Amino acid sequence: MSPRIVVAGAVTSVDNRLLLAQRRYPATVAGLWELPGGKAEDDEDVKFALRRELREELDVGVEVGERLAETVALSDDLTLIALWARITDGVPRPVEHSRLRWVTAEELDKMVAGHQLVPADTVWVPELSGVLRRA
Ligand code: DCM
Repeated sequence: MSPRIVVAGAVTSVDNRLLLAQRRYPATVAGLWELPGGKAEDDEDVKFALRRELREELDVGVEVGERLAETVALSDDLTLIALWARITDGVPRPVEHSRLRWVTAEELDKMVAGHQLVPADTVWVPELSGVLRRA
């Protein structure tokens, strides 16, 4: 069986901030911040899956762009990818997370240094930071 895909959104704003969401569960990562997203259904297109997940989790519509370069093997049967996205409708609210934050590249770097990001998502930090700084 091929691994299931977890798709995360690198949602950016026109003023070069990144949307981070604070997890409520499980206990190992509760309180840490992540790129919001979730599991794609079997045979579901990853862009479609991200639009569905961000509607469910943030109550917004998004336009989905390219994939970020790094892929993370979360386990033997779960693979995590990220895609760039922009909000096209609505104001994000934390439906499933405890809080949301729009962070600058500097704030992102500080959060990483303080181990405030979920471990898997740290692979994307150089690319995220680079794009946020390239204003
Ligand atoms: N996950 C992650 N980073 C993200 C989103 C999800 O490491 N940005 C992980 C947490 C879970 C799995 O993917 O192991 C499924 O996510 P969820 O529990 O949100 O459905």
